[in-house]
Amino acid sequence: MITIYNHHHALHHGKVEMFRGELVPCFEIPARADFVLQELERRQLGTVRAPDDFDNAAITRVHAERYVDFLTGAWHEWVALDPANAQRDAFPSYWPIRTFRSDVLPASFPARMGLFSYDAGSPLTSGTWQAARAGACCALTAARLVSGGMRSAFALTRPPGHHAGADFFGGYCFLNNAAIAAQSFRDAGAARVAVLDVDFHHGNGTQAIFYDRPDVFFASLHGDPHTEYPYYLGYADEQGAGAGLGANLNLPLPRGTDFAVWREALALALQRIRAFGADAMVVSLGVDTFAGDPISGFQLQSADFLQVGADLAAAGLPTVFVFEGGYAVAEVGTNTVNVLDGFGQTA
Ligand code: Q9C
Ligand code: ZN
Repeated sequence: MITIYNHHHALHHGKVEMFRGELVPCFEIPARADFVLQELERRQLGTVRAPDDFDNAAITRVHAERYVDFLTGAWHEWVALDPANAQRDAFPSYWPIRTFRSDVLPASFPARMGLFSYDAGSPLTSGTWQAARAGACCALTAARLVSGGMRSAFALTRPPGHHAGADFFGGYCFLNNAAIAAQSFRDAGAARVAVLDVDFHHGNGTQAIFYDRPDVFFASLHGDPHTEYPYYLGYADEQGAGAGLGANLNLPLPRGTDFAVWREALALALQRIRAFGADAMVVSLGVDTFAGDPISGFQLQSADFLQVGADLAAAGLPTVFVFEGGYAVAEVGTNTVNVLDGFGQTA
């Protein structure tokens, strides 16, 4: 399988994230993507190339213009608050929760940072915008290749994307690469696109982006939000709204879920995607379902990921894989490449 690799991913390099009253070392680190690339090369799993460049119009098909403007200048504004900030990751401190206004764009940078985010666990760093933007270009390049007739492609990038909404960051995500790829399939003429999210965490951003749309089906297997991040979305009764009613499928699973049970949920999701009549599929490929993941709660073993790939291939759809979570750094290469290997196609 061809891999579109974000050579600029390490420009996003958070030092710490806020966790239960403490700043703790980031889980979402550059080594994650390096290990996946290393394993791809070790196993000779197809060619690796750089993305094409796309302008922001391809990004604002999914994201709000004022959000993209915010991200573009955010690091500069952070440092302008205090030159010492150049040494610190940027975090929000205020959020416009219920009863506050979100239509007004405050002049204050910290106020805008809260307007455009939903947690304090997603540090913004000097190169976050450059890395995220190049990542979106990886997703767009992969979608363009597959729209053009390639069976599959893998966008290998970080920061991840599936928690990012049209106008907010969170969950280590800034631009929703999977949503950008799905929209790109639509713009290239696919009538119906499915996004299948197999990351441990619910893809709240992707769901929100497509929730009222009948043309993009979103299916997600994830830890039950009653106990797992992102807590406030991802429940089974969320089935889409308006014209999009019926085009959203959440399959929350309890902490401790093993591969046998997880695989049944995958089969159900794939069955619904088939019934939807998707012309193409985007897979939000997080491997934080791995038993050894430090922040997650499922029990998949490394060998299981080969079967995941084979099950996805059996859907028979043109497929773009987009790298998402997976924090067991020593195994993230093996687990991710096992999915692609199990999918088993030749470029
Ligand atoms: N200290 C993705 O997998 N909070 N995002 C976890 C751990 C956020 C995960 C707390 C987890 C976000 C793309
Ligand atoms: Zn995750």
